Amino acid sequence: MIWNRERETMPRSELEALQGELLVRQVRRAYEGVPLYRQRFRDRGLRPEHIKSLADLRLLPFTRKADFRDNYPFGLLAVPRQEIVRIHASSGTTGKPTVVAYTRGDMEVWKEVCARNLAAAGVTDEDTVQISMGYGLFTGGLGWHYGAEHLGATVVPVSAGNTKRQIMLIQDFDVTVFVCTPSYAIYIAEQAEEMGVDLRQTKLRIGIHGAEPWTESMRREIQTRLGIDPYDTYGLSEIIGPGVSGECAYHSGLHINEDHFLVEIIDPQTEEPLPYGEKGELVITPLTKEALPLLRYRTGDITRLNPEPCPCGRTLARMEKVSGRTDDMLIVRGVNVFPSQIESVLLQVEGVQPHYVILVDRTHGAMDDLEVWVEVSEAIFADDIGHLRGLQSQIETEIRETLGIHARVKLVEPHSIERSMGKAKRVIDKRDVYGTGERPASPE
Ligand code: DLL
Repeated sequence: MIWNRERETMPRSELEALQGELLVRQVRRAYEGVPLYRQRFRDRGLRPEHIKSLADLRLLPFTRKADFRDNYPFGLLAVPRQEIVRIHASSGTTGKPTVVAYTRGDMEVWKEVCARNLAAAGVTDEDTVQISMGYGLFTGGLGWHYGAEHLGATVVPVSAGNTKRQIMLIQDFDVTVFVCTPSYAIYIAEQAEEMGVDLRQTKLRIGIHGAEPWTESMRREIQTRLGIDPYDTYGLSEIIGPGVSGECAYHSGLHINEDHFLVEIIDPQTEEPLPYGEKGELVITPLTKEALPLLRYRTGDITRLNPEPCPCGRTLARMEKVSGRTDDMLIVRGVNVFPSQIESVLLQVEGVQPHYVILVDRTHGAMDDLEVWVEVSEAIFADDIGHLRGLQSQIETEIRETLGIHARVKLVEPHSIERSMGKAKRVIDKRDVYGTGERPASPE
């Protein structure tokens, strides 16, 4: 079903005219409300009135994740705190999270775009939607929650975790739509099989996934083991959360809600815009956000755009499944992890050397395993085993407190981690999340 036929099937010329008008308004909002943008405009000799149409987009400065860190927690907000009705957060690149905020108007847009994605996947007001994404500060749980309610579906707000209960509720409440990360969907399938429950025999029919990269082979696995049609959805906290784009029944790319999110693809090195069809970094300018009117936000996600109309009737451009990152961000059990966050934890621990390796794998079925190998000093290494164990659990606790997930820490001998002449290879990700077929060797 098409939730907002007028907007989702608009001729592209009309859509572009609308985007141009919204961009002009948004630039003013950013300039007037956010000191960082006033400064950046001044540095470039740019005035808001120089931006007259979409063609002027490339005159605008970029925004990066580091700008959130430098303006933590509320420095990028364009409205007084009184107008903020919701705060969420995701991982920052070091110790502090990336904080995002919503006005009442932003909440209206958010539920609208999430409802569109759900409707595109075939969800209706007759469905029962179990939301098994985190509700905490993560945007996934509450974003889908409001979208599904707006659509008129029945929401079961379970959040992530407690897998046995998830399986029981799917059966007992006749759940038809399951919202979770793709890796959690596979994990649930495994657990159900172990419990002797055949989820294919339940009423489940649609899976709404996303928040992490996944491959076509994972899609097939979810389809066969859960007996559902899995849909890819994409979004990020800085822009809104879920609701930026999602697949329709044709599964041939993710329709971007372009009346709210203006997209470009750039070459991450030269920062020059690339034509439709070329692969590069996705850059998004939200067109209606009030609390956080970001300009040209560098997502770090690699994809390409297709503006051709889709057989489903939507004219909204499609982005290809995300195929990589421009930086070293990992997504582990649905949580964004920057190696620099782990490094900043290690640097605060006495006796630990700045030499470490982060290993990610899926050794126990579909669940991600995170292991950090850390070199200790000669003095510490010669210490008794009790002291070493204490240090190990101290680092594990601090990583959990900073990242919100568990990592197994292994202390290793001085000089045992290979030194690099160039950029150190800190991360060994054996999961092949983007389906490139590369499985790097372990450091052993
Ligand atoms: O993951 C928002 C979201 C929630 C999207 C639920 C979809 C469903 P963050 O925690 O800020 O927000 O993480 C955003 O996750 O820049 C991508 O690198 C990655 N990501 C999100 N969706 C996908 C996807 C939410 N479908 C970061 N495929 C983004 C690949 C994805 N990567």
